[in-house]
Amino acid sequence: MAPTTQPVTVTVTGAGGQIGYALLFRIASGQLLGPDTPVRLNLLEIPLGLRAAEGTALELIDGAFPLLASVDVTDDAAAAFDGTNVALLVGARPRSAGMERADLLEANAAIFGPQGRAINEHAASDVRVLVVGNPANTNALIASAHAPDVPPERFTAMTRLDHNRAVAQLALKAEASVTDVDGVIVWGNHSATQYPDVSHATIGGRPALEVVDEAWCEEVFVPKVARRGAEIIEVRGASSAASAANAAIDHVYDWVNGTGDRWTSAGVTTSGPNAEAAASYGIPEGLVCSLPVRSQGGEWQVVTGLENSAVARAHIEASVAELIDEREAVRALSLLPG
Ligand code: NAX
Repeated sequence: MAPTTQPVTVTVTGAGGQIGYALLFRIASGQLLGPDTPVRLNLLEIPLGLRAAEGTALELIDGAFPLLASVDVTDDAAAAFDGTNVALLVGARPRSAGMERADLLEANAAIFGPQGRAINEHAASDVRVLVVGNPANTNALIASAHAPDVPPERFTAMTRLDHNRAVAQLALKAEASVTDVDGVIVWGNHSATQYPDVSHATIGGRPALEVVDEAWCEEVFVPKVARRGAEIIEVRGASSAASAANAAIDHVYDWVNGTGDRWTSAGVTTSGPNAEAAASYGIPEGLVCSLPVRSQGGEWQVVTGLENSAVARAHIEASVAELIDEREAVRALSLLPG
């Protein structure tokens, strides 16, 4: 049956890259927004990546996807974000040999600042943005700061891959199905300081800490999840791509369609509607921080009322300190307006 709803415009940056290749076909097949929603795909690349993105666009056409209303490739951000409802900011500047953290932040601010501005000027009024490109949390903060007319809570950073990794590792350890695992949280930055937390989790309805022991969590699980990206590079010889694309699909699907009672993890802004909830965990305003969230009515809401142990609080504080450091480094370079 032909779809009946109006197409939704989805913009993917870095479309010629490896995550783009793993992501675009799933969007075209309806996995991002659901089986009844046609999509218009806008692919943004830098000139160097245009041919690869154009090749991917040819393959998207060859998929004859019933939900794919159109696919356009451009290196012009204004055209790419024109009328966009969902923006997946995947393209970023990787760290090259000898690059200091400040250089990396600066190079990415030069990407995410202008893209935030283009979103502000050209996107649809309901635009929702997911930043995948690293350093994802701070890139999301920069993009949001350059989009003063877009509510800050519409800018999010992807920590769903970390969340999914945590769920999968816990299920493996407990010899349970991932569907039995509930209530995992990834707190903080999408970096090695992140805190994958099982203290509120359940496995098959039992508290996770009755099934797995605390020492395993602290000594094995936390570093395993936090360093999983490096492990993938070591084993695969390339960084996570399909699992990252899968997590981006999960994040946006849940954002748009709702999570019900279950929560997940997402990098959300700690200003605006979620400021008070973030503050209840000691997290200051003006960051994009991974928190436990539910989506209702197309908005992420931070889960409140969870009691954190001293160990958990110390982990969260360390990751939040890193986010503050990144923000201050960007401010010091005058890359954050306001
Ligand atoms: P690739 O290098 O395969 O692709 C990146 C693409 O982005 C390239 O084609 C490049 O030409 C393009 N690009 C660069 N600057 C651009 C700009 N200004 N506008 C549009 N396109 C631009 O990298 P890939 O493996 O696809 O990873 C993309 C990003 O995702 C990286 O920053 C990576 O670190 C990050 N990741 C984030 C994850 C997360 O959980 N948040 C996990 C996976 C991944 O590591």
